[in-house]
Amino acid sequence: MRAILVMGLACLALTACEKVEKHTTTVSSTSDVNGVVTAQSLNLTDYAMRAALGNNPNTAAYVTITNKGNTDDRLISASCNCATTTTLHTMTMNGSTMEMAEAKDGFVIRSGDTLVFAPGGNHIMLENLTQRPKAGDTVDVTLVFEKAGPITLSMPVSNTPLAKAGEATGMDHGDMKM
Ligand SMILES: [Cu+2]
Repeated sequence: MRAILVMGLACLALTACEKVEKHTTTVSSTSDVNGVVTAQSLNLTDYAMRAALGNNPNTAAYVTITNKGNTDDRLISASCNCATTTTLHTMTMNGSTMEMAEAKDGFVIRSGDTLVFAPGGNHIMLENLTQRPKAGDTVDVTLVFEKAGPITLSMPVSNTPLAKAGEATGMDHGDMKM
């Protein structure tokens, strides 16, 4: 069943979500050069986590994954010790309402394709935080791929993750800023 969730209250209501198994292994073939992590044939860039906001029990994390290999792969799940539940979410507009939905089957990343998780779009949903990530922290998030296996990223935490230079900061978008 595909659950459609309205932003804001949505994540509080995610009681039916399966808990993602916690992975702590980092694949030995992973290398991190200047913030670009390469594991087998996947490149992981632009990763960051949004700082916990106010009393919001949830936050989100982002990453861009490029499949440079000759075979397709699939992002199956994500996990973080920082949250009780970590899931992969899509974001779509339904009329004037932003809705997120869990991608239960993960995301296929075809050879040569790039999968983007970024504010306003796909995101790694971190629900019921067990710690309050704040700007300047670094928090590990593990992504599990069908072929590449688990890859752990040390994500920098920011109040404006992946904000483009010049983007206005300090604006309060509340829960809409996932
Ligand atoms: Cu979400």
